[in-house]
Amino acid sequence: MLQIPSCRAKLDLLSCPAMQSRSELVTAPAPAVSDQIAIEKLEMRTVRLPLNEPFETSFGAIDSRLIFLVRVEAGGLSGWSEVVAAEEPRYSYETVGTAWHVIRDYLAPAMLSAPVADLKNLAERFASFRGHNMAKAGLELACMDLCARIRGQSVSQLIGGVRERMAVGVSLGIQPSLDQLLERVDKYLALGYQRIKLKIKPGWDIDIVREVRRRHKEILLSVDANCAYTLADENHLRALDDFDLLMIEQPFDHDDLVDHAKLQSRINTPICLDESITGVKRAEQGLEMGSCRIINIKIGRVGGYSQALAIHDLCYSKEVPVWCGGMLESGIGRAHNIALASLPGFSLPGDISASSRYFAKDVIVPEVAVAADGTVERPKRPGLGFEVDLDYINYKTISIEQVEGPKK
Ligand code: OSB
Ligand code: MG
Repeated sequence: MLQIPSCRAKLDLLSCPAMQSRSELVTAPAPAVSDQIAIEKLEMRTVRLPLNEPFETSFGAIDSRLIFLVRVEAGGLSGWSEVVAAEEPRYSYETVGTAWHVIRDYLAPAMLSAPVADLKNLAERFASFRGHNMAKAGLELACMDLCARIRGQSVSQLIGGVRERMAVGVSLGIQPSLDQLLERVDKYLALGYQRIKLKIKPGWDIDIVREVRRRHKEILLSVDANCAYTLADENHLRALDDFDLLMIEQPFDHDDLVDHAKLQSRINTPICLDESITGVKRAEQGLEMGSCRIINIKIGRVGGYSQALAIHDLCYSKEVPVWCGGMLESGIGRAHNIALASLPGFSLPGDISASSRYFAKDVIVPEVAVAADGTVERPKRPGLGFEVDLDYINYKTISIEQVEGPKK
């Protein structure tokens, strides 16, 4: 089912050594969070980090990120995570504000009501609350970091990660001019990034893709429309078939599968779904309908590790490549992305860039670094494997609130 354009022939999609453990992984039971962790307290906070340069997509531009951090505590240890929701409901209906409300009033009380046995147990407690995947993921991720620290393992080890180095790419926002875009492309290729993703929208698509491809015949190149087109644009989008793209990400509506299936049957370039895949059920349906040939997994969008692992395993069993998407996270969210991307099915470069690509200073030490060969390393230390820079986070904190468990 997978068509491999020549530009990515050099990418060994499904035959990396890590793939050999595949059958074990697919049949392995879901990883346990721990043998019963009684979480005592949850803390939510926001910090604002200015972006080094504005980031523009088809749904708008931002010049800073309001980062939503979660910390859970048990037995003197902390687990950290990031709720990846944006300030405005554009990529998703969730926002920092809705996630704060849903965590404080529903999810945190459910998590704190009884000790957490495993990931499944936690996901079940959240299941009766509809939607709000990014809020749910925030708590799942923090629990997994805590559990990993309790066990003295890395989060990557805890979820069954196998890769020591993960291939990464960069997502380049819409630029004021073609020259500025070409300059960015050169810069990130020189830094070693293995794949360039161009954000596109009507009026900033075919011509810029043609120019980038003309200058860089061999690179892995993809585009991401963030829902900017409709099926009426079919002929226009088919022109992208000329540029040997790795994929076209989410051309149509955020919850569409039907029109994507129609387009996929009429173009050669693989479609990758991002916004439309909100859980394993949607992934199953999308693959069954032929809506895409590649899936972008974002832990926040799908509601945490429980769903991300299920989507990974499903795609692995069907030989559908997946890759790890990004949400312009701080180092804490990015560290979770690195752990996720160490799973064997993540055979395409992720949107996991160096901290310095986003922020002047990140909230973790050391910062995320991309090596000259375009990879990031799997950290070896327990939990997320990076130290959380609490002094810097405290200095930057805008709002903070704690939720405590029921008194014993
Ligand atoms: O669609 O993948 C996306 C950023 C914010 C919201 C949606 C998307 C993105 C990116 C940036 O493409 C990925 C990153 O570098 O974090
Ligand atoms: Mg996307």
